Amino acid sequence: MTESSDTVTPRGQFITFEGGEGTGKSTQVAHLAVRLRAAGLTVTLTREPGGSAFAERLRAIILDQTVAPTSPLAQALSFYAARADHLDVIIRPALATNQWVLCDRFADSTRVYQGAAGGLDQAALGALDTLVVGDTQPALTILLDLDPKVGLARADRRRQTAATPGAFLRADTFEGRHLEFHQRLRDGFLALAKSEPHRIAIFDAFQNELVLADQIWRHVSARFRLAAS
Ligand code: T5A
Repeated sequence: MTESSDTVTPRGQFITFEGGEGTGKSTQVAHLAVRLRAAGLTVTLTREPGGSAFAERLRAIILDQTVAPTSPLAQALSFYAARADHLDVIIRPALATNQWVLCDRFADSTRVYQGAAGGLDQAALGALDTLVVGDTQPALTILLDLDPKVGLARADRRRQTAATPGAFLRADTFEGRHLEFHQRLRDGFLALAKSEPHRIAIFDAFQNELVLADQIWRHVSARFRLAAS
């Protein structure tokens, strides 16, 4: 006997959020999680670098300018080491139990930060990706596109409001790079989206936060045939 379509619980999906600094990824991941939970789905919200205990330790090292690896190859190997554990401990078990996994950055960030903008050979990155990620590729990637000047200003403002009086929070390893690097990131993400239009959907991140959240929800609910609320 087959169930009628309105009684089927949609299979868990792997959705990633990508973009440059301060484009609003963390903000929009949280909005989508609320919408999916309201639709009765179980959501695992996670991030990269990080997500698992081991990967969070590596995150602290990678994002600390005083100890972070400087070459794009050493950076990519560090991100993939963290990613391998994150996939094993968090992402694959969640998908195996039909949860929706929302991840704030994933492998496209390595392709663009260390590859397109950092100069690391894409074939080497492809080999790493096959080894570590394999079949666990995102079903959908939400790319938040924004002028880097606006994104960096937002990231700066957030850092200032997060700082306790008298404290000074430094830009991390990548935020502190020159504007031209951030423009290469934007171009790299857009080129990647052009090469994989079925997986990567581009959204204008300059829009009002809630308008953007609505747009993303409409896209996700149509794509995975969820009842839009
Ligand atoms: N990296 C990561 C690599 O180089 N290779 C890799 O493989 C991976 C995985 C991670 C760093 O590591 C690099 C990329 C990064 O440099 P991170 O701390 O996780 O560092 O930093 P980001 O992922 O860049 O996240 P940010 O915290 O900088 O920005 P978000 O998450 O894009 O933005 P968000 O949501 O925190 O918003 C920033 C500010 O803007 C406001 C928010 O309230 C907040 O104050 N805001 C808006 N303002 C106006 N309009 C809107 N629509 C807004 N949306 C949010």
